[in-house]
Amino acid sequence: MIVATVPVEKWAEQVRAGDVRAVSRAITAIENHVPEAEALLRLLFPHTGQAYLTGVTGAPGTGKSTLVDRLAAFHRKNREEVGVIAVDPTSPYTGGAILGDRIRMQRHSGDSGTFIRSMATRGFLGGLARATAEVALLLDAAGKKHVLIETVGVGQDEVDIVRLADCVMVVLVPGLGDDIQSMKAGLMEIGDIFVLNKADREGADRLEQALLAMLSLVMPRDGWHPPVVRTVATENRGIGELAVAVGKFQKHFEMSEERKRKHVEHWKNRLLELLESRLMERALGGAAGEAWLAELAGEVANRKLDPFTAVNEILKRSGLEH
Ligand SMILES: Nc1nc2c(ncn2[C@@H]2O[C@H](COP(=O)(O)OP(=O)(O)OP(=O)(O)O)[C@@H](O)[C@H]2O)c(=O)[nH]1
Ligand SMILES: [Mg+2]
Repeated sequence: MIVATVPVEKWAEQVRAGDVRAVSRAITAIENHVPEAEALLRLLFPHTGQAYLTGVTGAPGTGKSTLVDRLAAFHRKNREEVGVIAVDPTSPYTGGAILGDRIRMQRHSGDSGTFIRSMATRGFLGGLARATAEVALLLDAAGKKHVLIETVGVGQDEVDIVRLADCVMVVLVPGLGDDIQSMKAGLMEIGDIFVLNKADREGADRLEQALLAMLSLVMPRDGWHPPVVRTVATENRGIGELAVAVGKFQKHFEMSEERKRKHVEHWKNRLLELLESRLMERALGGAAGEAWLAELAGEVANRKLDPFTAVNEILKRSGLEH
């Protein structure tokens, strides 16, 4: 696959200028884990750290995409640039597809200030969380002030993705079994803001009360009590309030030690991941390595070789151990 049609320095410049095609090509490169992506991100990294990352998570169909769409429009009204990363949405962003069918704009077509990209959850080299984190960096470098990451809050992958965000919105709706206890405990823990969407529906009051009761039991983190914001995303109701809540959260944690700790923790994990993949590459490198690994695994399975000797052999052959 050819991803780079221009030198990487030029490509980085184009990304920084917000060139949609350059950004799109870069995302493809990141997804496919091609070496150019790394060279590009290395050049772009000093220009990141400006974007505010908001994770939007919740059960399927709770209205995450609609909310993200409305929030994006809200920021655009303030002339702030928005990047959207939709991780495996079961209901994709519809509307005029631009630049290939995986980049879709909904009500933002023709608006170069909003960039929306869907990423499939499966088949990622090096993990979805890695790819999402790198795409977020890219959008940051491209000058997107707000990066909204939509993900269905289910698996470990999603939890890892959400951990990347500066602020996490958990979206709930009435009628999905109002018993909050049945909700994923994990979701309650990661929520900085709870969005009670579809507030036009029967049972909104009950859900809000149950949610507030539950939240009153949760210890505030650094003095932050997660608020509950009611929205009707389809009617654009409560979106301003939601943006205000995010702003408050951002202000609250701007200077906090917890935020710094979170960033250090994040980069520590990323460095470990990078190191792991580098070491794996060095140890096994390429298709021959894979074949050799399979061969050794066969021998271990047949009890011809013990796993410890097998690993030592790999290390020795790769020069990582003498
Ligand atoms: N009544 C009502 N319907 C809503 C509201 N928000 C979204 N919907 C509808 O709920 C359905 C699902 O909305 P999406 O925005 O696709 O939900 P999602 O959480 O992104 O869904 P997945 O990505 O599939 O998990 C759509 O038919 C929306 O029109 C709301 O506030 N009230
Ligand atoms: Mg969606």
